[in-house]
Amino acid sequence: MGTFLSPAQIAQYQRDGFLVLPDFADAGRCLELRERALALAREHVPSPQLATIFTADGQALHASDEYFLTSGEAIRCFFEKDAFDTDGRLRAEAHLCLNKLGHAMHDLDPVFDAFSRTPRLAALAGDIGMHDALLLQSMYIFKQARIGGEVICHTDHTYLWTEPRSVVGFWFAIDDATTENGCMWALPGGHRIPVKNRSHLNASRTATIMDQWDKQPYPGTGLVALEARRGTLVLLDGALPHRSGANLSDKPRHAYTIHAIDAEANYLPDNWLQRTTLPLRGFGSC
Ligand SMILES: O=C(O)CCC(=O)C(=O)O
Repeated sequence: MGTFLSPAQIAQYQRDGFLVLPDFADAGRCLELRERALALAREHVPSPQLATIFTADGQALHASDEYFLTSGEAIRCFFEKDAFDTDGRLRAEAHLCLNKLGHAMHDLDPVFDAFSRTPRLAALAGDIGMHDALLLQSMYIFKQARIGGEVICHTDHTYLWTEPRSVVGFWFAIDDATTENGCMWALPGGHRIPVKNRSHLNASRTATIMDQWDKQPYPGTGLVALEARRGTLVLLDGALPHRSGANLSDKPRHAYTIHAIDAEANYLPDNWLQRTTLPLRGFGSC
């Protein structure tokens, strides 16, 4: 496996807890993924009566839903909260009201699989210290024009806990992301703040609960905007506080994100995402 990052980039990732790599993915391949995501959305969208509303400002709010808890080995659609009018009717065609697709497109769809597994991604994972990276979950986030909700400040380790900590986010801008359409924000060096909470399954495995051992929220100031052109890859340390704003603009902000863990770390059996039938695979194509 070759190396992709320079020593200076690796040092920057270690210092800041994130690294922005413009033009990492080919723009044409991003557009192909975009088209595929919209096709999957049309194919998999549930009727609004069965809809799980994904409230983007609190993942735990939809976590009692079996549709969500079993989505780790499926392709499922989650609606935006603001997709519905006051009478509970969808404001637009159903597939244009989605918050995201999740959470196994990388294993179940050939276009997503090919986008998610390349020698360059494998080299990158090695460069940042992952010994045996496994792709755990994928999310295609639509952040639709005008209704795309905010994602509150969180760390990915909170939701995908391993011992020792190993989760890394690989976030791709599929559309240009700006402060107007809800780009990502991250706290430089924030990965050195001890993680404050952990979400995990309850005893009956029917919902998630949040253990909160530090009541102080993550700092609300000091985060920097990660504006990103289509094709940019942002690497995010699992302990890094990050968020994204609501999209109040008329431009969608599609993004694709993969969360990978290290096979050498212990993945806890009460994490919400459990894979019982689909084996986890790495960044290599087989
Ligand atoms: O794309 C977004 O708005 C949020 C993504 C995120 O929080 C993540 O990938 O961990």
